[in-house]
Amino acid sequence: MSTEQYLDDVIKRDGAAHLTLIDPDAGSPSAASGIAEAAAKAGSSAIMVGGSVGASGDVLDETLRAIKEVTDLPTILFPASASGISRYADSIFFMSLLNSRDVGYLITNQMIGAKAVLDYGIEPIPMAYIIVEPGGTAGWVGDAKLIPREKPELAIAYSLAGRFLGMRYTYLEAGSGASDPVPPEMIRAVKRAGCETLVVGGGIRSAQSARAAAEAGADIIVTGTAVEETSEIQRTITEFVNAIKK
Ligand code: 1GP
Repeated sequence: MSTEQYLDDVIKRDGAAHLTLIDPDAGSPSAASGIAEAAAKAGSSAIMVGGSVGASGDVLDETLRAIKEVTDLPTILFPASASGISRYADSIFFMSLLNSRDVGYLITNQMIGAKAVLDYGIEPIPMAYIIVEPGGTAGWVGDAKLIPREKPELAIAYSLAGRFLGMRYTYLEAGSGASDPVPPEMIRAVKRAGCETLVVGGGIRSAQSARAAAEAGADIIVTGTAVEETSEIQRTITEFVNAIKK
């Protein structure tokens, strides 16, 4: 089964899916395998692998191999550029940063990486990636014209544009470690405007904010920092997973 079909099934069954984000640059491959094992036990639906800086080459490959040794959960690349592709992943969020000022993040990196995705047999999931204030490192690296938090209409317009370009997923990103997650009002507005599969991440540190995002209409909740910072990984992920079930 494709990762996209699998996630659709989880969303239909549970109301929303939780993805655990592992940044290869933030820890060792063995730390990544510990997180992935705990994520699988806690009921997270898939493992996203990527980061804004340094998530490439050997460290990316070794991280994916370490994850694959401990779980059968799908692995999804979350690349910052064409260098964030690994043959060891199952699938990739094949995304364009729609509110970037830099053509490199809109289409050039995608053009550079497309042949590798094809040759490695990685499943591409087309995604409109939209960065909202405060935006964090992803916003800075991606030279994003950040969506103001009180302007949901701009997020709607980008999401619609992505959908009309054939992107089935929209990702509203506040930036890893953001002080505040994407506002629920913005999530609600984008979902109501007809977004097919809505992913939300950045700054979700508590079960309450995960639940607020899911109740507002997020289909997929991503957490990275909250899992990196805790010593009780399985318990923390279990709380997120339970909080978003409808
Ligand atoms: C970052 O949205 C993801 O791209 C996850 O953010 O690290 O804040 O959970 P956090």
